[in-house]
Amino acid sequence: MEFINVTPDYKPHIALVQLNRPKELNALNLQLMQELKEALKSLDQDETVRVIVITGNERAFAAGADIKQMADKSAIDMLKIDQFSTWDQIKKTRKPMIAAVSGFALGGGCELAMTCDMIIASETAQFGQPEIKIGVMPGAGGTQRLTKAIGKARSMEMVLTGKFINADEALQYGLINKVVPVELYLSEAMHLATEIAKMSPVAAMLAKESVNRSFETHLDEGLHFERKNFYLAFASEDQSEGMQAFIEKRNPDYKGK
Ligand code: DAK
Repeated sequence: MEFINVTPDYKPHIALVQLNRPKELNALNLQLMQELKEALKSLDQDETVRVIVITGNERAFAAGADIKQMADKSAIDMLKIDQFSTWDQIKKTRKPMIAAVSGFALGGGCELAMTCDMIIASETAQFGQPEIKIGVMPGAGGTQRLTKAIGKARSMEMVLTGKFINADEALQYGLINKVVPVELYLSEAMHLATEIAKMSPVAAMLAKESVNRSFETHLDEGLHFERKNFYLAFASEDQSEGMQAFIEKRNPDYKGK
Protein backbone atom coordinates (compact mmCIF):
# COMPACT_ATOMS: atom_id res chain seq x y z
CA MET A 1 0.00 0.00 0.00
CA GLU A 2 1.63 3.22 -1.13
CA PHE A 3 -1.06 5.84 -0.64
CA ILE A 4 -2.91 4.55 2.40
CA ASN A 5 -1.89 3.21 5.79
CA VAL A 6 -4.02 0.45 7.23
CA THR A 7 -3.95 -0.53 10.91
CA PRO A 8 -6.48 -3.34 11.41
CA ASP A 9 -6.01 -3.37 15.20
CA TYR A 10 -5.64 0.34 15.92
CA LYS A 11 -7.93 -0.17 18.94
CA PRO A 12 -9.69 -3.37 20.00
CA HIS A 13 -12.09 -4.24 17.15
CA ILE A 14 -11.39 -0.92 15.37
CA ALA A 15 -9.40 -0.53 12.17
CA LEU A 16 -7.90 2.75 11.04
CA VAL A 17 -7.39 3.59 7.38
CA GLN A 18 -5.37 6.74 6.75
CA LEU A 19 -5.21 8.35 3.32
CA ASN A 20 -1.58 9.19 2.78
CA ARG A 21 -0.77 11.54 -0.10
CA PRO A 22 -0.18 14.58 2.07
CA LYS A 23 1.65 16.73 -0.51
CA GLU A 24 -1.30 16.43 -2.89
CA LEU A 25 -3.84 16.99 -0.10
CA ASN A 26 -4.77 13.31 -0.39
CA ALA A 27 -6.06 13.77 -3.93
CA LEU A 28 -7.76 10.49 -4.80
CA ASN A 29 -5.79 9.07 -7.69
CA LEU A 30 -6.67 5.72 -9.21
CA GLN A 31 -4.06 3.83 -7.24
CA LEU A 32 -5.19 5.28 -3.91
CA MET A 33 -8.80 4.36 -4.68
CA GLN A 34 -7.76 0.85 -5.70
CA GLU A 35 -5.80 0.45 -2.46
CA LEU A 36 -8.72 1.79 -0.46
CA LYS A 37 -11.12 -0.61 -2.13
CA GLU A 38 -8.88 -3.60 -1.41
CA ALA A 39 -8.24 -2.53 2.18
CA LEU A 40 -11.94 -2.11 2.94
CA LYS A 41 -12.79 -5.42 1.34
CA SER A 42 -10.21 -7.17 3.46
CA LEU A 43 -11.22 -5.36 6.69
CA ASP A 44 -14.85 -6.22 5.98
CA GLN A 45 -13.88 -9.89 5.98
CA ASP A 46 -11.64 -9.65 9.04
CA GLU A 47 -13.58 -11.12 11.98
CA THR A 48 -11.56 -9.15 14.51
CA VAL A 49 -12.64 -5.81 13.01
CA ARG A 50 -16.04 -4.37 13.93
CA VAL A 51 -15.77 -0.70 12.97
CA ILE A 52 -13.62 1.09 10.38
CA VAL A 53 -12.42 4.68 10.76
CA ILE A 54 -11.17 6.48 7.65
CA THR A 55 -9.12 9.62 8.06
CA GLY A 56 -6.61 11.87 6.32
CA ASN A 57 -4.42 14.38 8.10
CA GLU A 58 -4.99 17.73 9.79
CA ARG A 59 -4.80 19.71 6.53
CA ALA A 60 -6.90 17.47 4.32
CA PHE A 61 -9.21 14.52 4.49
CA ALA A 62 -9.10 14.54 0.67
CA ALA A 63 -9.23 17.45 -1.79
CA GLY A 64 -11.05 15.40 -4.40
CA ALA A 65 -10.21 13.16 -7.30
CA ASP A 66 -6.76 13.77 -8.75
CA ILE A 67 -7.40 16.56 -11.26
CA LYS A 68 -3.96 16.17 -12.85
CA GLN A 69 -4.65 12.49 -13.52
CA MET A 70 -8.15 13.22 -14.87
CA ALA A 71 -7.43 16.31 -16.93
CA ASP A 72 -6.63 14.67 -20.28
CA LYS A 73 -9.11 11.79 -20.06
CA SER A 74 -11.84 11.36 -22.64
CA ALA A 75 -15.30 10.03 -21.85
CA ILE A 76 -14.27 6.69 -23.32
CA ASP A 77 -11.09 6.63 -21.19
CA MET A 78 -13.29 7.20 -18.13
CA LEU A 79 -15.68 4.49 -19.28
CA LYS A 80 -12.83 2.00 -19.69
CA ILE A 81 -11.20 2.88 -16.38
CA ASP A 82 -14.60 2.22 -14.77
CA GLN A 83 -13.85 3.91 -11.51
CA PHE A 84 -17.46 3.49 -10.54
CA SER A 85 -16.90 -0.18 -9.80
CA THR A 86 -14.32 0.89 -7.20
CA TRP A 87 -16.75 3.32 -5.60
CA ASP A 88 -19.55 0.73 -5.74
CA GLN A 89 -17.34 -1.78 -3.96
CA ILE A 90 -16.48 0.76 -1.23
CA LYS A 91 -20.18 1.45 -0.76
CA LYS A 92 -20.75 -2.28 -0.24
CA THR A 93 -18.65 -2.31 2.95
CA ARG A 94 -20.96 -3.87 5.53
CA LYS A 95 -19.23 -2.80 8.71
CA PRO A 96 -19.92 0.66 10.13
CA MET A 97 -17.52 3.26 8.73
CA ILE A 98 -16.73 6.59 10.34
CA ALA A 99 -14.96 9.43 8.52
CA ALA A 100 -12.69 11.49 10.77
CA VAL A 101 -12.34 14.70 8.78
CA SER A 102 -9.98 17.61 9.27
CA GLY A 103 -9.26 20.28 6.66
CA PHE A 104 -10.48 19.82 3.11
CA ALA A 105 -13.16 17.28 2.19
CA LEU A 106 -13.85 18.34 -1.37
CA GLY A 107 -15.33 16.75 -4.45
CA GLY A 108 -14.58 13.03 -4.29
CA GLY A 109 -13.24 13.67 -0.76
CA CYS A 110 -16.62 14.94 0.38
CA GLU A 111 -18.25 12.06 -1.47
CA LEU A 112 -15.98 9.57 0.26
CA ALA A 113 -16.84 11.06 3.66
CA MET A 114 -20.53 10.84 2.78
CA THR A 115 -20.10 7.20 1.71
CA CYS A 116 -19.09 6.54 5.31
CA ASP A 117 -21.92 6.12 7.81
CA MET A 118 -21.00 8.96 10.15
CA ILE A 119 -18.68 11.95 10.02
CA ILE A 120 -16.72 13.45 12.91
CA ALA A 121 -15.07 16.73 11.94
CA SER A 122 -12.44 19.03 13.35
CA GLU A 123 -13.39 22.68 13.57
CA THR A 124 -11.06 23.33 10.62
CA ALA A 125 -12.98 21.00 8.30
CA GLN A 126 -14.36 22.35 5.04
CA PHE A 127 -16.80 20.45 2.88
CA GLY A 128 -17.56 21.20 -0.74
CA GLN A 129 -18.43 19.91 -4.18
CA PRO A 130 -16.34 22.32 -6.29
CA GLU A 131 -16.36 20.23 -9.49
CA ILE A 132 -18.42 22.95 -11.21
CA LYS A 133 -15.40 25.25 -10.99
CA ILE A 134 -13.37 22.88 -13.17
CA GLY A 135 -16.11 22.42 -15.71
CA VAL A 136 -17.69 19.19 -14.51
CA MET A 137 -20.04 18.05 -11.77
CA PRO A 138 -20.02 15.56 -8.89
CA GLY A 139 -19.83 11.96 -10.13
CA ALA A 140 -19.53 9.76 -7.05
CA GLY A 141 -22.79 10.48 -5.28
CA GLY A 142 -22.35 14.20 -4.54
CA THR A 143 -25.62 15.33 -6.04
CA GLN A 144 -27.52 12.49 -4.36
CA ARG A 145 -26.04 11.95 -0.90
CA LEU A 146 -25.48 15.64 -0.26
CA THR A 147 -29.06 16.48 -1.24
CA LYS A 148 -30.45 13.73 0.98
CA ALA A 149 -28.31 14.94 3.86
CA ILE A 150 -28.77 18.71 3.68
CA GLY A 151 -31.76 19.28 1.40
CA LYS A 152 -32.23 20.67 -2.09
CA ALA A 153 -31.67 24.40 -1.55
CA ARG A 154 -28.34 24.07 0.23
CA SER A 155 -27.16 21.25 -2.00
CA MET A 156 -28.00 23.21 -5.15
CA GLU A 157 -26.06 26.19 -3.85
CA MET A 158 -23.00 24.10 -3.04
CA VAL A 159 -23.07 22.10 -6.26
CA LEU A 160 -23.80 25.09 -8.54
CA THR A 161 -21.37 27.57 -6.96
CA GLY A 162 -18.73 25.19 -5.66
CA LYS A 163 -18.68 27.07 -2.35
CA PHE A 164 -17.35 25.33 0.72
CA ILE A 165 -19.13 25.06 4.03
CA ASN A 166 -17.31 24.96 7.34
CA ALA A 167 -17.69 22.38 10.09
CA ASP A 168 -20.27 24.34 12.06
CA GLU A 169 -22.44 24.81 8.97
CA ALA A 170 -22.05 21.14 8.11
CA LEU A 171 -23.21 20.24 11.62
CA GLN A 172 -26.13 22.64 11.49
CA TYR A 173 -27.17 21.26 8.07
CA GLY A 174 -27.08 17.67 9.31
CA LEU A 175 -24.18 16.53 7.14
CA ILE A 176 -21.98 15.51 10.04
CA ASN A 177 -22.32 14.12 13.55
CA LYS A 178 -20.01 16.28 15.63
CA VAL A 179 -17.42 19.08 15.52
CA VAL A 180 -14.49 19.02 17.92
CA PRO A 181 -11.20 20.92 18.29
CA VAL A 182 -8.64 19.86 15.74
CA GLU A 183 -6.51 17.95 18.22
CA LEU A 184 -9.49 15.76 19.13
CA TYR A 185 -11.10 14.76 15.84
CA LEU A 186 -9.46 11.36 15.58
CA SER A 187 -9.91 10.48 19.25
CA GLU A 188 -13.55 11.57 19.06
CA ALA A 189 -14.06 9.31 16.03
CA MET A 190 -12.41 6.50 17.98
CA HIS A 191 -14.69 7.17 20.92
CA LEU A 192 -17.74 6.79 18.66
CA ALA A 193 -16.22 3.69 17.06
CA THR A 194 -15.60 2.18 20.51
CA GLU A 195 -19.25 2.69 21.46
CA ILE A 196 -20.36 0.88 18.30
CA ALA A 197 -17.74 -1.86 18.68
CA LYS A 198 -19.33 -2.80 22.01
CA MET A 199 -22.52 -3.78 20.19
CA SER A 200 -23.26 -7.02 18.43
CA PRO A 201 -21.42 -6.84 15.09
CA VAL A 202 -24.19 -8.92 13.52
CA ALA A 203 -26.86 -6.49 14.71
CA ALA A 204 -24.71 -3.52 13.63
CA MET A 205 -24.33 -4.94 10.14
CA LEU A 206 -28.06 -5.62 9.82
CA ALA A 207 -28.96 -2.21 11.22
CA LYS A 208 -26.56 -0.38 8.87
CA GLU A 209 -28.00 -2.23 5.91
CA SER A 210 -31.54 -1.32 6.99
CA VAL A 211 -30.82 2.38 7.54
CA ASN A 212 -29.11 2.58 4.15
CA ARG A 213 -32.10 0.91 2.54
CA SER A 214 -34.24 3.87 3.59
CA PHE A 215 -32.33 5.97 1.05
CA GLU A 216 -32.97 3.55 -1.75
CA THR A 217 -36.59 2.59 -1.53
CA HIS A 218 -40.08 3.65 -0.49
CA LEU A 219 -41.40 3.28 3.05
CA ASP A 220 -43.33 0.02 2.71
CA GLU A 221 -40.45 -1.77 1.04
CA GLY A 222 -38.06 -0.32 3.63
CA LEU A 223 -40.23 -1.49 6.51
CA HIS A 224 -40.44 -4.94 4.94
CA PHE A 225 -36.66 -5.04 4.61
CA GLU A 226 -36.21 -3.87 8.21
CA ARG A 227 -38.57 -6.60 9.42
CA LYS A 228 -36.58 -9.33 7.67
CA ASN A 229 -33.35 -8.07 9.21
CA PHE A 230 -35.06 -7.83 12.59
CA TYR A 231 -36.05 -11.52 12.36
CA LEU A 232 -32.55 -12.38 11.20
CA ALA A 233 -31.05 -10.73 14.29
CA PHE A 234 -32.98 -13.34 16.31
CA ALA A 235 -31.00 -16.06 14.57
CA SER A 236 -27.78 -14.78 16.14
CA GLU A 237 -26.14 -15.98 19.34
CA ASP A 238 -25.57 -12.30 20.06
CA GLN A 239 -29.32 -11.81 20.42
CA SER A 240 -29.51 -14.44 23.20
CA GLU A 241 -26.37 -13.03 24.81
CA GLY A 242 -27.63 -9.43 24.70
CA MET A 243 -31.00 -10.23 26.21
CA GLN A 244 -29.59 -12.67 28.79
CA ALA A 245 -27.00 -10.09 29.84
CA PHE A 246 -29.78 -7.55 30.36
CA ILE A 247 -31.74 -9.98 32.53
CA GLU A 248 -28.62 -10.92 34.53
CA LYS A 249 -27.65 -7.23 34.91
CA ARG A 250 -24.19 -7.70 33.34
CA ASN A 251 -22.39 -6.43 30.24
CA PRO A 252 -22.92 -8.57 27.14
CA ASP A 253 -20.01 -10.42 25.61
CA TYR A 254 -20.78 -10.42 21.91
CA LYS A 255 -19.04 -12.89 19.64
CA GLY A 256 -20.42 -11.72 16.31
CA LYS A 257 -22.21 -15.04 15.79
N1 DAK B 1 -6.05 16.94 -7.60
C1 DAK B 1 -4.72 17.01 -7.80
N2 DAK B 1 -3.90 17.78 -7.05
C2 DAK B 1 -4.44 18.50 -6.06
C3 DAK B 1 -5.84 18.49 -5.80
C4 DAK B 1 -6.66 17.66 -6.62
N3 DAK B 1 -7.97 17.52 -6.41
N4 DAK B 1 -6.06 19.32 -4.78
C5 DAK B 1 -4.88 19.83 -4.40
N5 DAK B 1 -3.89 19.35 -5.18
C6 DAK B 1 -2.47 19.63 -5.11
C7 DAK B 1 -2.16 21.01 -5.70
O1 DAK B 1 -2.07 20.94 -7.09
C8 DAK B 1 -0.84 21.32 -5.02
O2 DAK B 1 0.17 20.60 -5.68
P1 DAK B 1 1.53 21.34 -6.18
O3 DAK B 1 1.08 22.45 -7.02
O4 DAK B 1 2.18 21.77 -4.89
O5 DAK B 1 2.29 20.25 -6.88
C9 DAK B 1 -1.01 20.70 -3.65
O6 DAK B 1 -2.05 19.74 -3.77
C10 DAK B 1 -1.42 21.71 -2.59
O7 DAK B 1 -2.56 22.41 -3.06
P2 DAK B 1 -2.64 24.00 -3.14
O8 DAK B 1 -1.28 24.60 -3.31
O9 DAK B 1 -3.67 24.33 -4.15
O10 DAK B 1 -3.15 24.33 -1.67
P3 DAK B 1 -4.07 25.57 -1.22
O11 DAK B 1 -4.10 25.49 0.27
O12 DAK B 1 -3.64 26.84 -1.86
O13 DAK B 1 -5.52 25.22 -1.78
C11 DAK B 1 -7.44 23.75 -2.18
C12 DAK B 1 -6.21 24.10 -1.30
C13 DAK B 1 -8.01 22.45 -1.68
C14 DAK B 1 -8.48 24.87 -2.01
C15 DAK B 1 -6.99 23.69 -3.67
O14 DAK B 1 -5.88 22.80 -3.73
C16 DAK B 1 -8.07 23.17 -4.57
O15 DAK B 1 -8.96 23.93 -4.95
N6 DAK B 1 -7.98 21.88 -4.92
C17 DAK B 1 -8.91 21.28 -5.88
C18 DAK B 1 -10.24 20.99 -5.22
C19 DAK B 1 -11.22 20.40 -6.21
O16 DAK B 1 -11.57 21.03 -7.24
N7 DAK B 1 -11.69 19.18 -5.93
C20 DAK B 1 -12.62 18.50 -6.79
C21 DAK B 1 -11.86 17.69 -7.81
S1 DAK B 1 -12.91 16.84 -8.96
C22 DAK B 1 -15.42 9.74 -10.27
C23 DAK B 1 -15.54 9.85 -8.92
C24 DAK B 1 -15.24 11.03 -8.30
C25 DAK B 1 -14.80 12.11 -9.02
C26 DAK B 1 -14.65 12.00 -10.38
C27 DAK B 1 -14.96 10.82 -11.03
N8 DAK B 1 -15.74 8.54 -10.97
C28 DAK B 1 -16.24 7.40 -10.14
C29 DAK B 1 -15.59 8.35 -12.34
C30 DAK B 1 -14.48 13.32 -8.31
C31 DAK B 1 -14.08 14.45 -8.92
C32 DAK B 1 -13.44 15.49 -8.11
O17 DAK B 1 -13.26 15.37 -6.93
